[in-house]
Amino acid sequence: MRYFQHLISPRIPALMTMSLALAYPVTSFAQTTPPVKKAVSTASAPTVAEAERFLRDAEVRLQQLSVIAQRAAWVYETHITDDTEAMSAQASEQALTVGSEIAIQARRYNALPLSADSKRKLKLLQLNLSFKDAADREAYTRLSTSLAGEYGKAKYCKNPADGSTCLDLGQMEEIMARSHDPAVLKDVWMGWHQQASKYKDSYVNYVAVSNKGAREMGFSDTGALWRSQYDMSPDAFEADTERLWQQVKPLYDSLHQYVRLKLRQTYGPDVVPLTGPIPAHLFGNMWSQSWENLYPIVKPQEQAASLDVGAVLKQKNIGAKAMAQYAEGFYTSLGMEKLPESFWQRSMLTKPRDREVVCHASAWDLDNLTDVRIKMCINQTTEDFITIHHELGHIYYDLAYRKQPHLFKGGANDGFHEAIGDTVALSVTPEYLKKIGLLSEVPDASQDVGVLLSRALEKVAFLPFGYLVDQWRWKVYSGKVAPKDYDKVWWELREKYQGIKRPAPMEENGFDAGAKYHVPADTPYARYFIAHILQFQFHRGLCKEAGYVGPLNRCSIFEDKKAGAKYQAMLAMGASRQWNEALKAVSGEDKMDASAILDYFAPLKVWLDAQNKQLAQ
Ligand code: X8Z
Ligand code: ZN
Repeated sequence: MRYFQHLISPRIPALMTMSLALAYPVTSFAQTTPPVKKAVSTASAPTVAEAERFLRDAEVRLQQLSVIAQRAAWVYETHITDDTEAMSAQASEQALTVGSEIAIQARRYNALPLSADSKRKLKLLQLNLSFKDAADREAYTRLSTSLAGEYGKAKYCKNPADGSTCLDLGQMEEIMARSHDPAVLKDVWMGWHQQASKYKDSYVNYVAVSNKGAREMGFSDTGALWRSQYDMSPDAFEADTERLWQQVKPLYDSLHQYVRLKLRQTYGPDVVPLTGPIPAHLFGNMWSQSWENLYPIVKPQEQAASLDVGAVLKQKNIGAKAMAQYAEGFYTSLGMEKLPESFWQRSMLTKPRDREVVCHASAWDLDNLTDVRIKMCINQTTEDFITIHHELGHIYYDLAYRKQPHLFKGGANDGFHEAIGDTVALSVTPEYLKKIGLLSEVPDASQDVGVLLSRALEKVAFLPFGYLVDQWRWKVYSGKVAPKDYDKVWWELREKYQGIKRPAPMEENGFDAGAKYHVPADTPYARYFIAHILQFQFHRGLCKEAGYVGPLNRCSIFEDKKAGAKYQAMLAMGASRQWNEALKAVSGEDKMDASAILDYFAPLKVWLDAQNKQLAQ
């Protein structure tokens, strides 16, 4: 949850649409939950005892309230109708009312000499939006709920009169991944990006009202509130992310140049220029955010073995549930618990045929205890196989910190939440796949470059995208970019960081950023950037704990109980400590640092630079 990230499951991207509202639905159970003590006379000076009581009451209440909001959101996102939308928005609005009240009341105790835990809880409570005005609350929740639904329902209809020619996002992503026909790719790319202009006006209004809620809590705008969630000042966070980007940029540049030369061989010089930005529709992904689908056209010539798990899944007819069970098996091999039976009964693992849903993968913790679920439209692809490991990372984090007090049921920061499953997926090596029977042959060490390259297409390619989405949003929230310039600035950033350009000129009233789920869903995105740095630090730390020596890319912690115990200990801390401490527990380091990702890809960097020299001749 982006605002009440520590109050309710922070890893629910879709649910974040409802933001803080979700934390606090109120109505019918108001009698059964202790009221937040208004009793506190504001005339008298606050006392420590009173503050402790306030926190206890708030936690009990928030815990109870969050369940109802989560359920309403779950039903909405797995069955989008006007009614479920209205019910979810209503639950959000009621939640927002109480959330706003608690956030404001918390201020009263800020100056007291409280325990470290209580001080942290008070701080977390105030890292939220708060609305004084009922009309603003209503507008905020209505807009946030409807934006999520608009994205979920959007389709590209070539011939709107005939619904059968409509493509949903999943179908379009499939075409982007497999087709090598630039005209087809461009058509699908344009068709999807045009959808977002339908909700641009809603988004503009949403931003304005959200900022009101941030200012009420003393932040200059919602972007500043987001950047304040990392145990450091918003400016320090901005500087830290820039430092990390500068660390990894040379690696990205080498990959970008290599991919350019390969794309040029495939599509020809008229489509792919020798210098300057590359058209965005050629990267095998709707947002050009990760490029693993380009592997077949960029793979090294000498690469013999195929690492296509997707092909094996199809060939062996391994379905969605079995894929999720493989992922569960990795976590249990580390000594973690089996997923509760209710997970298998209640999760949505495949796209239902008969109703609209939000397909974007997400993990949910309905009762902040053991009613955990994932919502995903799983296909038999390598990409989805990896994404399941990502989602289960959220779930295992939830389960690990369920004994923490309510306000500490969250990630050390939101980037941690995103990095947990990805770290595990880094251990999905060819050796591991062979062990579990999903690969027939382990490529020998001479083939490492191919394995590393496919990883880089996934991880290194993502870095500038992970960084720029919130560069754009911070500007939007601060008002530095007006709605008429949304696309202009979006494409300036896409060109500056990713080195890509729009496949066609910008359109009147376009909203290309809005074609990315996290923008209408209003899920902060810097979390994924830092997660891509952190997961390599976690991986390096866990491999060390497992006693592994050798190249990082060949390490798998599968079945290593010692590494598993170390990981679990960090997960169990939840949000109770500053993230530096959690990082130290696993990696021995207390700063985010890109040296682990650079180490991991060091052999590839050498190879890429040599290739680039050779190919350029
Ligand atoms: O949204 C996600 C996850 C859910 S938290 C599937 N990711 C980002 C995206 O898809 O854009 C994971 C990587 C980046
Ligand atoms: Zn995630």
